[in-house]
Amino acid sequence: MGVVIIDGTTVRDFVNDETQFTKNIDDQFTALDLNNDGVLSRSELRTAFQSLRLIETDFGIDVATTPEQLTRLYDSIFEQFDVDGSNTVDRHEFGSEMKKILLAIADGLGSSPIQMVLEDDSHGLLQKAADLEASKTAAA
Ligand SMILES: [Ca+2]
Repeated sequence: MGVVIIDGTTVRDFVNDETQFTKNIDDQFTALDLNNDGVLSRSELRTAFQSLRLIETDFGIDVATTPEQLTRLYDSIFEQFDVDGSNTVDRHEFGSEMKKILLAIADGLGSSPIQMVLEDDSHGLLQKAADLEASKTAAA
């Protein structure tokens, strides 16, 4: 676990850096595709959101939510990702929805920095956004 400070600009810069963003999304997708069939299933996507901790931190949903409510929530997220209704999420669907979600988070954050606790894994996107910000700060 690590604590990072991010604001809307941090997230927006990360999303707008097309090359880096695509690479990060690609890495993340590959890591999430546990059975390597090239698409994300309902449970693979659920694992993704659990590891990102977006549910607790950004959608403002009570962590005491019941398992049934959580399942409904993850189902609705899945349906949002699964644009063509194929019951799987492909690389393109994943990338374009993650972009929308991250930009929505950026709008929500605005210019007020927040502290965010992240799982200590190497492929959290908000972690990458924070790393990008840190590397720029170091270079400046
Ligand atoms: Ca899969």
